[in-house]
Amino acid sequence: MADNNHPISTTETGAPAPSDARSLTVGRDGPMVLHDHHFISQMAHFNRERVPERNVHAKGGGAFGELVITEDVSQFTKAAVFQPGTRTEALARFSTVAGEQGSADTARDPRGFALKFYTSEGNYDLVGNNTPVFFVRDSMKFPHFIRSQKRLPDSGLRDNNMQWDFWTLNPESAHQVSWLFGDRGTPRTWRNMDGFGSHTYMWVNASGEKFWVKYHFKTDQGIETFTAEEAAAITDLDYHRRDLFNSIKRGEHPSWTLYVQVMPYEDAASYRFNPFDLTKVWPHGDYPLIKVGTLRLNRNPENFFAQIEQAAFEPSALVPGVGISPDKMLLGRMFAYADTHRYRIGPNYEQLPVNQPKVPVNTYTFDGPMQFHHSGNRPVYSPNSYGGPVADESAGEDYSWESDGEMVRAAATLHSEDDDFGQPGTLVREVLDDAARTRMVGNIVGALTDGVEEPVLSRALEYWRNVDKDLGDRIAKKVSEA
Ligand code: HDE
Repeated sequence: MADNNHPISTTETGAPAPSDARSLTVGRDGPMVLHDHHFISQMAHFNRERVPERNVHAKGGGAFGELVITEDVSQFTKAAVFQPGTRTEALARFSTVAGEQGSADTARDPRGFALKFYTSEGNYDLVGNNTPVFFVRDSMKFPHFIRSQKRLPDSGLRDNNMQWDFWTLNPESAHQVSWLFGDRGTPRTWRNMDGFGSHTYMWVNASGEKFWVKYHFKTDQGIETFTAEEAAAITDLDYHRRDLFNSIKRGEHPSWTLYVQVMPYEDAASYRFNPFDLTKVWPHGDYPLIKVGTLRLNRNPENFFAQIEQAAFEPSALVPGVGISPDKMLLGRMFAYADTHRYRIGPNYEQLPVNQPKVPVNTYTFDGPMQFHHSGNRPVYSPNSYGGPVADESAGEDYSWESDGEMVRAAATLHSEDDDFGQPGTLVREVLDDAARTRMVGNIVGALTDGVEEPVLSRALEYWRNVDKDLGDRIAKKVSEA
C-alpha cells in the first residue's frame, strides 16, 4: 500500500496506475486485452529501455567531481576553466576499449579517461586515455584497428591472430602495444592510473599568443597495477566500477594532479619529431611538466543510465583559449563523437541534464526528436531583425595554424627523428626495470602462443626485435619452447 515511504505509482501521464502486478484479462483465466494501456506501455517501454552501447569503450563507470586550478597558467591560456582559483564541476568516465557492456573491467586494454568540464564558457571535454599515445596516427585506420580488436565475423570470438596481424602490419602501433603489454595494461583500479589528453592541443592566451600543450593527470593515489595472473584471478566483472563507486561512497575521493607540457608554437615545425604524432610522447627533458591544479571525484551518479550511459563526451566541445592541432587523429575525432551521439542517443543529446552546459545555449539548431528547448517566438533563422542571437566572430575564432599545399592522401612529413620503434625501445630499456620487462615478455608470449599463426607470428617476433633486440630474442625463445 502507498504510505510515506512508498508514493502512489502512476502511469507515464501521471494518473494513478491501475496495478503494477496484474494485467487486465477477460475473466480470471481469459485473454489479455489491448486496451490495457498501462500494461502495453510497460512492455513497449521495456523493449526500448536500452540505447546502443558505445561501439568502443562500452564498459565503464564514472563519477562527478571538481577541477580546481591551484597555479597560474594564464600566460599560456585565457580559458576561464584554467584561470587561477577557478573551480569547475566535472564528470569523469573510465572504460575499457574493446569489451562489450558486460565484459571484465580487469582485461588487458587501454582505459578511457573521459572528462567533461561544465565551464563558465560552455562545456569543455577532454576525452583521453590512461596512456599518452595511441595505436595509429591516421583516423582512416581507426575502424580497421577496432574491428581487429573486436570479434571474428564467423565465430563471433575475440582473436589474437587478428590483433597481431593488424599491429604488425601497422608498426606505428609499437609504442602503444608496448604500454599495453607492460604492467600498465592491467591497472589495479581506475583510481590508481594516470590520465592523458594524449593529443597535442593548442592553448591561446589573452594576447592571442598560441602554444602547443599536452595534458597529464597524475594519480594522487599512486600507480598500482595487477600482474596478468592477479587480473585473471578476479572473478568480479565489475571490479573497477565497484571500486570507484564504493570508494566515493566511503568518502575516499580520488584525485589527480593536472600538469601540462607546453611547447612554444614556433618549435613545432623544427622539433626533432612530429609533435602532433599521437604515437609519440614529448620527453619531459625537452618540455617539463607544469603544474595546473587538481581534479577530484566526490559524487557518485544517482542514476547510472542517465548520467553515465547517456553521457556524451566529444573532443569537439572546446572553449575559448583551447584549440586543436594538426594531429590527424584528433581531426577525425572532431567529427566522430558528435556523430556517434546523434546515432546512439539522439540528435538532441546535448539537452540531457548530464550533457547540458551550465551556461545559456543560444543556437539555431531547432527541433528534432526529444526537443524540449523553448525559445518562445524567437526567430529561427539568422540574420534577422527580431532580436535573435548573433555570433561574436572575434570571440568564436577557430584557432588555426598555417596550412599550405595540395590536398593529398599521405603520411605527415617526417622530421629528423621520426620513426616507429625509437620511443617504444626507450620505454622498454629505460622506463621498465628487469622485473617489469620479464612480466612483459610473459604477457606477450601468453598472447602469441594463443592462436597466433604464420606469417603473423614471425612478423610479431620481428616487431619486438625492432622494439628491442634483446626483448624480441627472449620472446622468440619462449614462444619456440611453448
Ligand atoms: Fe575514441 N571513440 N576514437 N579515442 N574514445 C569513442 O565515442 C574514435 C581515440 C576515447 O566514456 C566513441 O561516444 C575515433 C583516441 C574514450 O563515453 C567513438 C578515433 C582516444 C572514449 C570514438 C578515436 C580515444 C571514446 C565510441 C580515431 C584517446 C569513451 C562511443 C580518430 C586520446 C568516451 C563514443 C566515454 C569513445 C571514435 C581514437 C578515447 C566511436 C574515430 C586517440 C575515452 O566516437
